[in-house]
Amino acid sequence: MEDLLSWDVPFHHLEAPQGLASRVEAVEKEGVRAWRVLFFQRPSDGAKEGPAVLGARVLPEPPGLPPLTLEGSTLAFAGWRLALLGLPHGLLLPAYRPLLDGASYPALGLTFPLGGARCYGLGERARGLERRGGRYWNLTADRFPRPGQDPLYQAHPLILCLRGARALGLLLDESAPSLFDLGFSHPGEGRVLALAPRLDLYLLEGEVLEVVRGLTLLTGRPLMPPLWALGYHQSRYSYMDEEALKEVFRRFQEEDLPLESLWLDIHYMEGYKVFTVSPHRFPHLRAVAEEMGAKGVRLVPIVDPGVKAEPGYPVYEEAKARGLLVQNERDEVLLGGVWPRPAAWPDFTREEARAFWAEKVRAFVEGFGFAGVWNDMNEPAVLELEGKEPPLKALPPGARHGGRLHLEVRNLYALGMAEATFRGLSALGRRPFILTRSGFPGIQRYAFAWTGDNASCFEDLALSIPMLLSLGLSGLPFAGADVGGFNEDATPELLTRWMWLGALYPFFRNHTALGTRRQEPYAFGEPWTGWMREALRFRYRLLPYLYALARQAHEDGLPLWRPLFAHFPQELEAYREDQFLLGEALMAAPVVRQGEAVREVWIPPGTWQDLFTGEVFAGPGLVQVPAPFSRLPLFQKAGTALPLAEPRYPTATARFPHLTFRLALGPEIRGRVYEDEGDGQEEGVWREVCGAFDGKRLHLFLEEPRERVMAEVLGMPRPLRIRGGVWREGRLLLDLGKGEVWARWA
Ligand code: MIG
Repeated sequence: MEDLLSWDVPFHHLEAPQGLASRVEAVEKEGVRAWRVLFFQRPSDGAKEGPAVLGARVLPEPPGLPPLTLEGSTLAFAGWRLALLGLPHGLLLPAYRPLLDGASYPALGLTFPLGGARCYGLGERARGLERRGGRYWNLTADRFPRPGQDPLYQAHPLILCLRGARALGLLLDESAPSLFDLGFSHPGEGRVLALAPRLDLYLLEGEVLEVVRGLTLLTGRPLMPPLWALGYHQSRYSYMDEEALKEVFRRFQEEDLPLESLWLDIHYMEGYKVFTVSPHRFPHLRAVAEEMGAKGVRLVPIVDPGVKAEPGYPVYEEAKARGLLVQNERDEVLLGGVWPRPAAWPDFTREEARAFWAEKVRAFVEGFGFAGVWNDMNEPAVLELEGKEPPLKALPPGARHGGRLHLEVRNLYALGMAEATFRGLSALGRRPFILTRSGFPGIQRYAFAWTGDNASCFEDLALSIPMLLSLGLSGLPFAGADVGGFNEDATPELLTRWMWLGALYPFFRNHTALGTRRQEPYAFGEPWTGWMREALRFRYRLLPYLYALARQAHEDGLPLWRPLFAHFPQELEAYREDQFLLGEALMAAPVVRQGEAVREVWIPPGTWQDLFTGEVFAGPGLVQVPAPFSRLPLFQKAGTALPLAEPRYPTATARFPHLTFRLALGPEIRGRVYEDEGDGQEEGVWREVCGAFDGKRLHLFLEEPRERVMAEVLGMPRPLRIRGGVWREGRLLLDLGKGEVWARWA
């Protein structure tokens, strides 16, 4: 399949395809309206749905959408003109012709003038956020996310093209490999090619975040995570046995370091057989899970899709007997190797295989008292086929998934596996938690994602910012990179900076490779441990805010991390990639370079208050701020009330027993928390704080007041009068449990 990635697509041979059928309809899902345009050549494709957009309702007439017209083969929409074209069958690389039914269908694509547009999206890419000038295949691949490596583990065939503050959103709902060439083969043109005889497009237009919301909700609302998933996770490839695991647990307790879960990498299994545990390395795993569980620390095991093909191993025997495995071109079970050798792969495109897997997951997780599941190697990655590593570590393109070819559905492998895993975990009555490496639009319904095997260097620390921002813009709000870096050895400086950045990742896990130096937060001793403890405690203080953002992502599809341009599209500096917004209230400017003691920060328009020092900055403009290891440059927007908790860990409930709204004063002040049990299915409630500040008087009140909710103001002189609060050590503290409270400075 590597030939595909280097293929110089003969775009100049694209021609208007003959005899094409089309369907143009306005659709609605989760309150989002979009145009769907389906072009097809085989009659059977006319009634097709998905794979990402399921259950969209066709609207009788197209209300509330900019008009779309299709004339000949040109789509006109919101000032964009997209020409539909076909690449003649004979010009395709021969290996890919079977995707077009083996017959003579051309592959379908689009071309469109880019003008001055900026392009974003396409999920996980190891490069800057802006996609102009590059070409991108959507084809899941197990490759290190180092600069220049493309594609990576996930496939997200969608883009946002920005003209000023308006964005065009285009989602290609096809699982077959597709290419997005955004000014690479022709600087002024966008070109899309799908190796499929049909083209299923969704189009919408609006402000950036509206389009992000639309694209995300079309492919499905992000899951509502359990609160603990937002805590701190510690992993390593591998904690080799029970003793090693307990030692890490003990060190965290001794050092008073927050910890939510420990992760079990591949060595916990017996002979790399999924759903087994080694009786030698982990003889009492259930008891260990209980012991740690009593202190709130959970265990998350890795579950890879490769099933060891060993006679007598029940998972294999059953899957084989029931015909649930991917087959070769001779309709036999396809055998290859991954960690287990030989291995076979469940065919997750099939409902029976998903139901089978769901039940295995349920029994395994319940049996050992695990908290969730970590899916790796789910591109799927294959280490051996017929004695050697196959191209792109992929199954053969012609392998069979029922009536379909591997290449046609490869991009959906992780999605099917996650759906099955989610189902199995749901049966346990808790909110499922899954971490996935591979994905396709829709994966956000089931899983968090991490960006795979990065390296312990500042370059990869910095790269994680555009990578996570892009995943958020592409519909996947819950993501993180391996904190400290996976390959190679971390240094204490790198790890400390990364722990501070990780404290803001939607998913915060420290993980490293086999044979690398230890990088738990205590690994380097003082003064480093102390600084990392601060970062961790800060994460736990921030949890009410993160949880509210997670809930918002679940309700509205909006990402936790947002590029500055999403809120300030008219500002040139808002396109920088070393700063980002966490929700609307916070703007982060992490240190991304070695040896840096001062950080240059672009302050966006408006007033922003340093969360740690209370210093107030007026934007837009550049400032220099000190960047010690004991904190991270973080700024709160005027007019926001940021909910903070006492740093209690591990997590218990999202009805935080003590809440403090940190206020950044502005004419109007707003903030909110989402309160529920932090797990389970019971609906929670939003609780809002509102207020006003006219320069002399601050008034505040909390909807449905409750005990132990405070408001806190930094950086103001002592008020003349206070009602319902005190002035202490330079801070104004107001007790929001007391109805309306106020302070006056004149
Ligand atoms: O090729 O399970 O990205 O996080 O530790 C190595 C072992 C396979 C790759 C994952 C990494 C994990 C490792 N896996």
